Amino acid sequence: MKKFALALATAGVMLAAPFAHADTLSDVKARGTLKCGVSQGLAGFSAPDDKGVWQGFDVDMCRAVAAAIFDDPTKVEFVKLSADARFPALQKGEIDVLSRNSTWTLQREADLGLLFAAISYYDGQGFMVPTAKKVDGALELGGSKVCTQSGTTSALNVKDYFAQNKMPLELIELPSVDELLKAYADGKCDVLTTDVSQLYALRLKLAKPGDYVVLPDVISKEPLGPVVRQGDDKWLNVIKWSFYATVNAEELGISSVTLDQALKSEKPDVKRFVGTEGAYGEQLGLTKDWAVRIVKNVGNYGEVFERNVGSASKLGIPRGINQLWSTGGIQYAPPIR
Ligand SMILES: N[C@@H](CCC(=O)N[C@@H](CS)C(=O)NCC(=O)O)C(=O)O
Repeated sequence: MKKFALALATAGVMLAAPFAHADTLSDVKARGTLKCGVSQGLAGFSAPDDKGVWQGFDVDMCRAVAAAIFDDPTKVEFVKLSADARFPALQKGEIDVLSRNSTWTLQREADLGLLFAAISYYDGQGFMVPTAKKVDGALELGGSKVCTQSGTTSALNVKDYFAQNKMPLELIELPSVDELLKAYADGKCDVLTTDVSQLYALRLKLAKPGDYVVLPDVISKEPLGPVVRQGDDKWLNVIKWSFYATVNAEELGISSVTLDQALKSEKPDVKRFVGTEGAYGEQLGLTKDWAVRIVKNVGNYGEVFERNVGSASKLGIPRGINQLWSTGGIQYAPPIR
């Protein structure tokens, strides 16, 4: 009996072990850097600049987390991952967080044992075609050779869309963005499909971007956001609230430019944000000024968007539904209180 109880207790400890020991925040603090999984090079989202420094919207989401933890946005090790490699890398613990234009789906949470922390970018799938093809809409694409990247929702959606509209499809799936672009530039396919934001980024990489057009049709919902492993709620909260701090900052009118004024503000919600009231940072396992660190080092959501993919960038993507809920979009952050 005693032996049986001991065996049960040991089994219990063994079962609970992976979860009990999952404390990514402590691991990251001890290591002194955040390991962030990003795409292999997608202008505006995650790509090294000419000095080899990673830049982009997804990159900044990781820099915001490093700013909150270390007050230093450079304390990030970027790990570039293909679509096929990204979830296994997270599952195996090779990265602490995945910030790689990844779509939130049920299967990726329930089957892969992961959790999406938030929706940082509301996207949808579209098509790019050579202007010379004189195509006006997606319903004219029946019988086309379509290129996309393997291991993506893009490959699944395009099959659904063509089947549903009874259009024949020849789908060519490439394992990397370079192979995808090469196949497209070499004319192995007439159509390239992925999330619309990525079409804008990929078009810039083609020899003559003006020779290609992104069609107006959007065939799916692609809510993109940062992903973590299940079983570490504390870490999930750090990622989630670091992102929501950028959105709350914009809602409160706090930017990297107005931060000094915010620090002196008597408004209760601004005081909670900057940490002159309450202990919200400490509750996350961070410091009182965690959100100030994010805005100071990275900016608010609007600044991050415009700088990397919006009007101040080469991509020039309109803010669209990624505007705040208060200005006609659907970006909405739960309150800090
Ligand atoms: N959002 C979709 C698509 C993500 C995706 O990987 N898209 C390709 C389209 S080009 C990409 O970003 N490739 C960049 C890379 O592999 O580095 C998903 O989560 O499955």
